Amino acid sequence: TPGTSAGPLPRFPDGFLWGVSTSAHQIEGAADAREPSVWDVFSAEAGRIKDGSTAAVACDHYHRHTEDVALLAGLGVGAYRFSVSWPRVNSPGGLGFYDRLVDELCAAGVRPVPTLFHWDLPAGLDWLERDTAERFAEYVTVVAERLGDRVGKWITLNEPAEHTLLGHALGVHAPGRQLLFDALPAAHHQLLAHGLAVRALRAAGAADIGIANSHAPTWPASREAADVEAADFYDMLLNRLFAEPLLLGRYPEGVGELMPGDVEADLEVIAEPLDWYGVNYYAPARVGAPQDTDVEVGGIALPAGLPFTVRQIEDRPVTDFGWPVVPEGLTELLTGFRERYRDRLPPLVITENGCSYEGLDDQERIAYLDAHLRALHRAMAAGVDVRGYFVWSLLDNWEWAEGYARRFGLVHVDYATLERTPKSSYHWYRGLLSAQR
Ligand code: GBH
Repeated sequence: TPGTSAGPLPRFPDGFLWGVSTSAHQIEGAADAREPSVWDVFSAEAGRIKDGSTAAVACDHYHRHTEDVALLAGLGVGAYRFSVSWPRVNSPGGLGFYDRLVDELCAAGVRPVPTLFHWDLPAGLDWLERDTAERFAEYVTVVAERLGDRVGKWITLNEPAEHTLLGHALGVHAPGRQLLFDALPAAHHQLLAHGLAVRALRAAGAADIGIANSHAPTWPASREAADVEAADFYDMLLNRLFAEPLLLGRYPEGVGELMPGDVEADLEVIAEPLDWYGVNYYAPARVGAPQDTDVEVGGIALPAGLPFTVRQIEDRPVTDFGWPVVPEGLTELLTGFRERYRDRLPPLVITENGCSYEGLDDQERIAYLDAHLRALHRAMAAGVDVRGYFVWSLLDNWEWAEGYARRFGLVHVDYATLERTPKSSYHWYRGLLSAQR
């Protein structure tokens, strides 16, 4: 295996699934060929997106999917995680696009791994409404019936935690609501949608079902009781609140009472057994006691008045996005998960891991990925059952509120010409995959 200064990468088990990830809204473009999503509405409002852009064209993957599948085949990945756009499926011919994409992936020997919701809710729907969960299950049935003969691995939702926090509590993502703790029903309805989707998928004969949740080990800013308490609260809100209903069938203490509807009955649906659990990992969070001024971390302003503050991790190199590079955070997260959930934890898959850096000769990205794969291997050597790893992302793409400014791709996209150019990291990952085969 090609190595860095740290030597060759250790060998991963036979059958380990190597992949790359993308999402529909961030790469497809062709916004005129589908219904609008909440992200189209949000990005049309002044001041929402840093560079004032929209994803109307993005990487134009909708028209260039054949070229992109060739890039996947050239990379030699076993699987490709993409997302299905619900507003596109709602439009005439929309499902046909995914039908062709899945055919092309199968022909190229790449396993399709669709995510059924990656934040692009049809405009007009609202996660504060319970009905959205039922509508989601109907849409999932339509997709499963069309693609199920060729898709053998499914993801229901991407990061309901981030969609709740950023989109409904803080308002820096679509749909731009600033409800703070009143955003919790949006979390419950997404979790319910997940459970209903698992049932709908199984009813349609689908197998190998998972979810992709974002998780970050939470580090208290100090050993002071106030910091430890604040960090525990943050850990509950961003990690446990989204893992425990799924894995244990209950909310962390005190949360269930804040959720709408017949929560006990819903929890039975939410805890529908999963075949595997997906973890998106970028960096740990350092969290301390509340301060009385607004703070900004990782490009996101947190209002004063929350029971915690997120602090910058200072003693680490950072990516272009300002996110700290902490590979051992991944080992800590995974071994911690195993300790917390033990026999209730299904096999894990790293459904996203990656970083934003400029440039075609992206040695920093190679170093980031290499170090995180070593950290992952360490967790596996310690007994954590991890079955796959997906790099975020195949292509540079539209990074939500950041617009086109952040480049996470193994492949560079020139947004003026839409030309794709594999970066050094693409060649590095290809070498790694061929050595691991
Ligand atoms: C994912 O979100 C999304 O699924 C994907 O669509 C997106 O493009 C990708 O990541 C890259 O952003 O406290 O400074 O360390 C991940 C969202 C990543 C948000 C880690 C909080 C911590 C920043 N989270 N981030 S910092």
